[in-house]
Amino acid sequence: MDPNLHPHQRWNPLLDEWVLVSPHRTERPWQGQTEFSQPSALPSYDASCYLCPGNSRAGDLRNPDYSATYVFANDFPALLPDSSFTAEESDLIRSMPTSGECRVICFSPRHDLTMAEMSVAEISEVVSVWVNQDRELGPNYRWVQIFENKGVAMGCSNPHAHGQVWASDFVPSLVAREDVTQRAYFERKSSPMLSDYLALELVQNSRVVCENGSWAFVVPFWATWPYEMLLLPKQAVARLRELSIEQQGDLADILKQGLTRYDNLFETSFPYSMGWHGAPNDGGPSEHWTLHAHFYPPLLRSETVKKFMVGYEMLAQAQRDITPEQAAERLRAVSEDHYKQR
Ligand code: H2U
Ligand code: ZN
Repeated sequence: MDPNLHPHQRWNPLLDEWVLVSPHRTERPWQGQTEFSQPSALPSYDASCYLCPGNSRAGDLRNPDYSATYVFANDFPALLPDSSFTAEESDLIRSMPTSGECRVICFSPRHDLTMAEMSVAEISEVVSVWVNQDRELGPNYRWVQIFENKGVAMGCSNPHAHGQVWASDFVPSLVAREDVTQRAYFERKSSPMLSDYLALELVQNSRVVCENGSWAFVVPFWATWPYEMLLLPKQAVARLRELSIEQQGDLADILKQGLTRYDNLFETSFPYSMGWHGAPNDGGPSEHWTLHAHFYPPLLRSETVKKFMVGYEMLAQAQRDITPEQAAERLRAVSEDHYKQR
């Protein structure tokens, strides 16, 4: 039976949940919402952008005239250092205090360049910032979430390439689940789940999109978003701050490759939310953890039609239309040279 034609379910071992795969549905007609793509030509500097060098931000703050990357404390943080809050604890009503801090990372002084269009050397600067943020905040917080929302389709507020860091004194729910599943796997197999998984993908070679000496991008067997990718290190490492200099250099290279393929797929600046998951800073062993990045792009069949995670997905479980193998095949088929730079 051809998995590209028949509905079936696939298991996500990281979250211990199932996804319904319905590859026969992709040809259905579409008269619903279409996304608006980013304006194609942005200026390299925008006087009204709160992320451009030298410009003013909320309050009376002003960005320095930065020349590579720039990190600042989020002016509208979701977490605050002080956790004064009176918690409630009963059978059904529970709350707890939290503390943390939020930062914004400008990837480049250029208003018009996304990571896909930056050079490998420029992307290396972003990698260094990620590693340094993890090194700086990791000892003080149980969790440091580094992420990027890119594109209007993902609710990004500004096309100037930037990411965020939210550090908290608690381990968020999805990460806690990945901790439980990887721990259980390690107890059974004495080997990290995602290292075993990548080894298997490199042998099967039907879902690998691109790879280099230290990293591989795969469309995971259990992907829920149409062109979801998982970025995995070939040499097991638990946290960003534990990456070797070589792994950091190769990371910039693989990001350039993977993100270029994303943009080339529909010849548009490909929207996504991405973020890093490494071992929480809980003081315990971390040998069951493999550092990885999730990339969740919403687009399904063109730059204007996105996948909606609605009805069945909200009420029952995730569902996808094309198979992960088809998605990987399409991402492999496009050029590794960015369409704007050819
Ligand atoms: P997003 O585009 O992913 O929402 O990130 C932009 C962040 O920038 C957002 O978290 C912050 C918002 O709080 N921000 C500032 O810190 N200062 C500003 O002057 C505007 C926006
Ligand atoms: Zn800008």
